[in-house]
Amino acid sequence: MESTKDTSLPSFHHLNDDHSKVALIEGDNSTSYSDLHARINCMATNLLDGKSDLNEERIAFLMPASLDYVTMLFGVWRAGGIAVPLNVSSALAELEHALTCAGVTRVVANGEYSENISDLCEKLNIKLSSVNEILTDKSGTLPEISLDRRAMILFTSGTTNKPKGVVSTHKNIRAQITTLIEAWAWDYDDTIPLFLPLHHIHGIINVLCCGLWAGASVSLFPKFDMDNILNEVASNSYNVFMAVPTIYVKMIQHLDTLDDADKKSITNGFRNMRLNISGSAACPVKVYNQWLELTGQVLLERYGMTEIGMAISNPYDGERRAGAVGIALPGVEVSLFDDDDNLLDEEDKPGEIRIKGNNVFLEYWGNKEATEGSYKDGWFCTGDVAVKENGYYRIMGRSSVDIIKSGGYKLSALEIEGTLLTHDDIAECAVIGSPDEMWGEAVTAFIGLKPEKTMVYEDLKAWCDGKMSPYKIPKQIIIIDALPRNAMGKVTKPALKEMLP
Ligand code: MCA
Ligand code: AMP
Repeated sequence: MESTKDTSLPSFHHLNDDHSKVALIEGDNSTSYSDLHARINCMATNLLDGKSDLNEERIAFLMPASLDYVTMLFGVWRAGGIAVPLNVSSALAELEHALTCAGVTRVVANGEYSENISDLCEKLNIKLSSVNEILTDKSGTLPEISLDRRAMILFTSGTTNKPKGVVSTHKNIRAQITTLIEAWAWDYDDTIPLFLPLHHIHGIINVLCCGLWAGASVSLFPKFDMDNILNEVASNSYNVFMAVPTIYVKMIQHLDTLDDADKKSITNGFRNMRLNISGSAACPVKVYNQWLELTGQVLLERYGMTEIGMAISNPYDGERRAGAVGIALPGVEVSLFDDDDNLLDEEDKPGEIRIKGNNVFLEYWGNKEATEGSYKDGWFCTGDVAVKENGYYRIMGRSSVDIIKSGGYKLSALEIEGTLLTHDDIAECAVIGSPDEMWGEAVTAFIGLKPEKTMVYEDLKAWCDGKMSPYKIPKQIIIIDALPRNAMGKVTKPALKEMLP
């Protein structure tokens, strides 16, 4: 075990210093590093409630980006718990899965989120409180947390029906942050908007934690509020911007609707920044070129995954190649392997990306089989296929057709199919991602109906509402007599892709 002094949380040294630099901005309010530090310690003391250490108790919180969210994340860490940030747009069944899978003992939520989850907490016998109820003026001794302790569980969809809980230790989180601090030249003077959902690495690590580690200012938005964010951009409020490709597509389309003066003030705001990053899904070369033309910014594209944080990035200084994700980040080992598990050391040969390093997660919570199955010879197998060309990796696709990336969210086709199959009129169905300019991939459901039944898209969409997160709801349905199947009876999804209009 590493020295207990070298703990993850104190390494956010700006959160330990007593200084007045602004850490968080939320509307007209701002919070200094010293106030945030005091609030986090108060939260940790209250969560402990007399205990010396939460000893990896799972504390979930359901809230959008806010001072309270940040207080919860760091407060749980500071008290020795495992933070389980929940998805604010989850359906109740999805929340139930997360809470039971992670063995959550306590949920913290405010206002409408608290109302939405209260019956579920009662059913599962989980204590529910609001931040204000917990935060009373208390001080006490906080535990020292060694780096090998579990810190966070994030849920990721995959080739299984239900999402898996990805457990990262403090050491993993520290490695995921420090590589980006170095690679992207994070600085004390940086200011960045945070509008991404805070149950994923992109928002939590790349924006929030890197920002706070660097002593920068992070401007919080509960969601991607394009008008307000672009107003701030036009006022030169930010010098770093990180988003998924869909957001760049949305901004490009929006800029097209503006008059010249408004458009210019926004594009100048981007032009004046030091860095614009795209990730979580493939950035089309067309978008890279449009953004360059509009703003003069050469988008820096990078590649990551919930289980590993960021692994590959175009350089901060040097060529940022369109359509490529760049080179291995500092401290991350990246290799490609062929189907027979041979290491590919030549360029131009496609293979699966496998990763080693302190950034790689510890385990899938309570799922030894899945954890073991995701490693080969000590390498974490990503399931993504890439090729190395002139020194840079280019992502070619995924080995599984059952994973869909829509607007940066990783979705499980099997999970969506599982819910659709509970519809009384559906006999069989298969879900795939169809190419889409806005979403990257759009969820498309091929549906075989029971005899005499009919279905229109709007009715199915309404039926899905509340049964799955809104972004999982199919964007289109295609009614089909029978799904194409192979000799084993398995649906042949590549054949479905060919049937797309
Ligand atoms: C919203 N909608 C979507 C999506 N988002 N449909 C498909 N895919 C989506 N991703 C639908 C809503 O259901 C709604 O449908 C309509 O679009 C408008 O919803 P709204 O919430 O207003 O849209 P938005 O605010 O513009 O959201 C788009 C978004 C959001 C900002 C791109 O999807 C988003 O924040 N995506 C980022 C996800 C992310 O951070 N991923 C990182 C995970 P209707 O009108 O029919 O009701 S990956 C990761 O962390 C790894 C490590 C990595 O590499 O980064
Ligand atoms: P998630 O599990 O939600 O963290 O999603 C991780 C997945 O997003 C990866 O396994 C890739 O399939 C995809 N991904 C992330 N960044 C990129 C990128 N720059 N280009 C293509 N795919 C990406």
